[in-house]
Formats: sequence, structure tokens, C-alpha cells
Amino acid sequence: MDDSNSFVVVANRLPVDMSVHPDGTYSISPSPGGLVTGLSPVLEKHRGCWVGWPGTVDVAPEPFRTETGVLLHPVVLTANDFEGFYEGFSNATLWPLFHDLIVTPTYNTEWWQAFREVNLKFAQAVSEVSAHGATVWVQDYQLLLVPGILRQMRPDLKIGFFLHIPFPSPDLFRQLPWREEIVRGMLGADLLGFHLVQNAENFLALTQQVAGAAGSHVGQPNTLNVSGGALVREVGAHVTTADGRRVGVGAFPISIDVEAFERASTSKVSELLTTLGSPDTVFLGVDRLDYTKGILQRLLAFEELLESGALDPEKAVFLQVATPSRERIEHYRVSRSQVEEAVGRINGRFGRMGHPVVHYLHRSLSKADLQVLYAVADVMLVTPFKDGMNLVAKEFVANHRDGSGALVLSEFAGAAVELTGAYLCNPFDVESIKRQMVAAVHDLEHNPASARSRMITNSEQVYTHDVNVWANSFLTCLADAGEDS
Ligand code: GDG
Repeated sequence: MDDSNSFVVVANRLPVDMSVHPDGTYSISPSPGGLVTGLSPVLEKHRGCWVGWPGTVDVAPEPFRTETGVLLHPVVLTANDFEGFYEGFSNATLWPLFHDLIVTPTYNTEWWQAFREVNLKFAQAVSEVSAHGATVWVQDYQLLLVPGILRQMRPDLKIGFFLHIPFPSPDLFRQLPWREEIVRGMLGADLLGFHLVQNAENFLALTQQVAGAAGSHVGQPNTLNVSGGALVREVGAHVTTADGRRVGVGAFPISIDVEAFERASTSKVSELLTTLGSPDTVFLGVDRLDYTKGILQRLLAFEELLESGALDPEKAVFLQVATPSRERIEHYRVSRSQVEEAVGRINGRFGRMGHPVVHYLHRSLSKADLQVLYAVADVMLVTPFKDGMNLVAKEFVANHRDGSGALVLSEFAGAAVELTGAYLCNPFDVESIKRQMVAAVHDLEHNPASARSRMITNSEQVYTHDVNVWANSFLTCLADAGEDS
């Protein structure tokens, strides 16, 4: 037991993937994802402790420090925990519900039991490693009950919670059979952070409807005064709980670590361009292979533009990186086969030997390789049906600080609030994606000053609102939060 940590982050996953080999030894490699991208720099700065699951069932390594000084404290999950808590309740109930029912959520009581038990396990692990009066930052939808459990176990802790995915409208959330317990769990925190003002407002409206029904006395929240993208120094609103605690509620749009940004080498960029046949226009998509990300729709848009002759298959290529994700869940398997069928069909129709029009990778790339893709791309396509923020959009923008390139962005991505120089599209409408792809290509070719000014607007936003602004704003508000009303 190590109870000396004064800054503890707890997230479902550790920032590493562990694999167990047949001889019982294991190896550990970094694992990509939005949460890791956002939190790693913060923990490195605080030399903090990260509590989470290492990605294997029934076994976990002893706690260890990473090269950058972060103490990783693994939580052991069983195969049953993994199925009920992770694949079930987290990813087949909460994920679709919080992403506005893009697929239908499943409500299953056994999954809910597993979710409660595993949240208890995480809270116990945090309680063991946290020093008296420590600051604990709980991350994301898998751990919605942890703030409430921790508050009971360790009233001395300062507890913050940040939700990385959207918070749905109260009308949707109220479908959840266990809604009161979830809201009460969240209200165990001193400060609740969301990406967008809209998410925070949804939560505030809900506490009045649901937590009131559960016996909490919910005060009238102040007006939210934090606008998306603004430097947040004050919490916008408060909720007063039954036991008289004030819980801060605010919008803290996450961002990327621009300090760690390294430009791809020019030789690698031109090497890749040559490999691709030196096309005039490179379109790029980079996503976890998730049905919320709208990968199929953007491929269809590309196909229709080739079909109509608006794009020339000799002059345009589409690169799509789809990182494997949640592969045992049915909706993810369906989504993958639809994407791969479309890739095959488009190449069959418009490619020629040695010259596919769509280059598709279903694996995880190194950060350095990803930078090369961002640098090569003329038009980045980020077209989720719904996304809390979307860091890929911000990474592309950071790579084009010189004003080159263009970003086609879904109006339903949180990032759309800040990246006002993007070509906004409605991802449910293939015509809208097509229109914005064509507009972006047109501006790059015929109206470069306008394209450049749009990208400069985007990159200025990202460079002045990086991940440090996000973390410092949240942690400053957390330090002030939690006083009795
Ligand atoms: C959730 C929310 C929110 C992807 N493929 C590779 C790779 N990545 C990295 C990207 C980016 C991150 O993963 C993905 O972040 P996103 O924000 O785009 O999406 P989610 O994973 O869904 O993240 C999201 C985020 O949390 C943070 O709050 O923005 O809305 O859904 O950093 O670069 N990295 C490497 N190889 C890959 O193949 N190295």
C-alpha cells in the first residue's frame, strides 16, 4: 500500500496496454486515445499517481513508475467485470445513451450490478493510494459512481470529476433505469467538469428533475457564465446537495499538448507523397473505429464525388486510419465490416493496379507516423455524429500552424464550438459533407488567402487553449470548490 500520493488521477484505463505472453511474462506498450492524450502531460507535471485497469483480465503488474515519473497503480478486473462493467454497461448502455442514441442502448440489470461493483473496486484502490487531503481527479463515464463512493470512504479528499463524452439532454438521460443513483454518484464530487456549456446545462437541468426526485435538495443554479473555448477561471454554476454541499459545475473544453508537438520531417512527408503518387489532394481521417465517428458517411461522400466527376481518382486520395476499438461488441463489428466493404468497393470502382484511391489502415500507428499523415493531408475529415470534443481535429490544426490545409468538421463535435475556421458539415447528410469537401478543395486551389485565414484562426485557438489551460482551469476551480454553502 502506498498512501503518499497527493495528486491522483483515476480512469478506467491506464495509459498503457499490457499483454500476457504464453510463458506468463508480460509486455507493456503505450495505448492511444483521447483521455491519454489529454492527461499524460498533466500527470507528468505533478509526478502524480494514475489508478486504472491495464487492459488484461485477472492479472495486473505491481505498481510501477513510467519513464516520465508517473506512478501507475493497476486495478485487477475479472473476465466477468470486463464483460458486465466495460463492454456491457459502459460501452453498450452509457456510450450510446450519452451519444444521443446513435445505436439503441441495452438496459441490463446484471451489467448495472457489475458497474456498481467495479466502481467500488476503483474507489477502494484510490482510497488506498491517496494521502490525507489529496486531490483526486476521476475521469469519464465508466466511473460515474466513484465520486459518491469515495466521498463516503474518504471525506478528507478533494474530488473532481471530468466527463470526456457528451452529457445528453435530460429527456434522453431519464431513460436510464438507474438514473438517480448515477446522478447521486456524480454529485459526490466537489467539481463536475464537462467539455461544453451545453453539456453542463443538460446536467443542471437533470439534477433539478432527477436528483430532486431522489431526495436531494437541489438549489437554483447560477447562470452558466463560461463560454466554450474561454479561459475558465470561475465555476459557472453550483448545485446544492441534500447534505448541504456545494458542487461546482462548469465547462472546460479539453485540448492537446502543443508543447510536445514535433513537426514531421520533411523527407518523410515527401516520401509518403511520392508513395501515394503525388496526388493534388490528400484527404485524411483518423479515428478509433467507432460508430459515432461517421467514417462510413465520409467514405460515401468521397465515393459520390468520384462518381460525379467532382473529384478525379488520378488526383485525389483518401487515407483512413481506423484504430481497433471495442471489437467484441456487435455494433462495432458491424461498423467495421461496413467501412471495410465501402473501402473495397470504392477501390474496386475507382482504383487501378498499384494505385488505390482509399488507403485504409486498421491498426494503431506511432505518434511520429501520425504526425506525417497530418502533415501530408490537405483536407482533414472529422465527421462524427456526436463527439465530446475530438482531439484529432485539434492535432491536425496544430500541425498546420502555417495556415496550410483545411478542416471539414462535424457540427456535432465539441471542437466545432472552438474551431470556427473549420468547414462545418452535418454528418447525417452526405450532401453536406460533399459540399464542404468541395468547398475546402476549392478554397485551397482558388482562394488560398481565405483557406489560410481559416486555418490560422483555428490554430490560434488551439495554441492559446492547450491542455495546460484545460487542466489548470479545472484544478484551480477544484482547489476553490467544495465549501459548504
Ligand atoms: C474521447 C472522446 C474527447 C488515434 N489513433 C491513433 C492515435 N490516436 C489518438 C489521436 C487522439 C486520440 O487518439 C483520439 O482522441 P479523440 O478525442 O479524437 O477521440 P476518443 O478516443 O473518442 O476520445 C472525445 C476525448 O475523449 C478527450 O476528452 O475529445 O470526444 O470521445 O489524440 O491522436 N494515437 C496513436 N496512434 C493511433 O493509431 N499514437
